Amino acid sequence: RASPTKLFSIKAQSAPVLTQDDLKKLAADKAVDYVKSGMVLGLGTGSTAAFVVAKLGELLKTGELTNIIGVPTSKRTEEQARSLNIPLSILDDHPHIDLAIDGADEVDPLLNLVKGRGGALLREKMVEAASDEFVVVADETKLVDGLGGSKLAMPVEELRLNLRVGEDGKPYVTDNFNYIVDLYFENPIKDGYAAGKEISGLEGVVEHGLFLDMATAVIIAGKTGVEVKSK
Ligand code: ABF
Repeated sequence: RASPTKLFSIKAQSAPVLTQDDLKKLAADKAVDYVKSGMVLGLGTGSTAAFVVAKLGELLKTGELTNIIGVPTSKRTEEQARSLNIPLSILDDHPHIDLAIDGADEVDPLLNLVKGRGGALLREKMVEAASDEFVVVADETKLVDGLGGSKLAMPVEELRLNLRVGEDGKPYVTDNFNYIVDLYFENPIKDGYAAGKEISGLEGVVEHGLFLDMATAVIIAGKTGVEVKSK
């Protein structure tokens, strides 16, 4: 069972007003403490994970980190990492990953996750399943009592079916040339494993956004401090 550890607190009277980006960065910086030179790293996708990749780039530049290899979970992340001169590989060449760090859309009290609203769930799941450790970075808005509880969409990657239509009126096409279908739950999911099995059994489903029992630690940044929850 996940046991929270308070790392530090920010005193209300002296704390500046933290934006959501500040919180994401705080979580990202804490997660980078888990990285050691020589590691093969799963590089996540999304705005919080982008702060992790940026920090890794900085540490490589200053020489505080050496010999890391990144396995990106999306084209976006690959481009960002490449621009920062982070050495990159793919899962085929590095099927064993030491540590993956990625964001999430929802985090429940047992560290189960909804992910993939950023559209990269398939590669995220493959990379994170291949990782010894999977550290999630998030701000406190991602915490839910039960998965599906945010009432926001849970993405499912599909070969063919209904399409997520983007702001430009075009369907959302993933890096793997599949489509994303958004699922909405009226109530939080009671049994994530049963739900995952049911969704996976639907024709055309490639992968769903339930990441169950995968995270080894979750770093949550809130207005009162950064908390690490680990298994
Ligand atoms: C990835 O990016 C996805 O799994 C998740 O959908 C999203 C979270 O993005 P952000 O950090 O921008 O909220 O981690």
